[in-house]
Amino acid sequence: MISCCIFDLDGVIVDTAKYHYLAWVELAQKLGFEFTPEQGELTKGVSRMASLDIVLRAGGMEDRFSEEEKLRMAAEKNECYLRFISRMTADEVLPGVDRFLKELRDEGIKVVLGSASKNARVILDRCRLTPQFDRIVDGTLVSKAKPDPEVFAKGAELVGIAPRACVVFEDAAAGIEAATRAGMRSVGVGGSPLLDKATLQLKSFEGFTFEQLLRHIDR
Ligand code: B16
Ligand code: MG
Repeated sequence: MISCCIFDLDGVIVDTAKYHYLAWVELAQKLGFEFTPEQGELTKGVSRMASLDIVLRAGGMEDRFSEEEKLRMAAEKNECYLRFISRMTADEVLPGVDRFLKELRDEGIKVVLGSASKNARVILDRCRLTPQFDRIVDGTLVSKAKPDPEVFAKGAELVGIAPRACVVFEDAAAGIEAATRAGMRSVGVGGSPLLDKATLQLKSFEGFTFEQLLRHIDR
């Protein structure tokens, strides 16, 4: 039985990875090095400070800065990122997502957000998706990053549903591992070969229905 669906944000509901990447590129440029799209891939699903370490390592600067300087750089990157996401609109919600969320609510399924981002609420507001969620668990509420199961375990706890009745939708391998460690089934979204540990894989939500989810997962 499925009673709750938990959604990652970046890469599942919206494609904010491109804005994270552009903001990191701006920081790297200020520091005088290039940050490539391939290096940007490594920051997906990773916390802000861990992403900064990836960027600094790409520029060979991992040991150059104090903790205080690193916090300042992360804040600077976030200001740049906020400039991008403050212009987002509902048109940026990935195809089929809005309809699928509505279908889940009509079926009486709890809908929860489980994201590492501290900016999740701004993004959901800009995309007019906030009312679609029963609970929002974001980077301001959890201390342990995926693949730790904390973010999903907390989401399930807040809506009072047992992990075995939850399904997690994720685009990152660390998120699929977090779901498994939380005792939940998972759907890998986006078609990356790195998601082969997910219970089910899905290219996009376009044409995907709750009935199909039940058919593939609830056996
Ligand atoms: P922020 P998700 C993650 O979101 C992003 O994939 C990752 O690139 C980002 O570093 C992280 O959020 C923290 O974001 O700087 O906004 O707090 O995929 O867990 O929804
Ligand atoms: Mg993600």
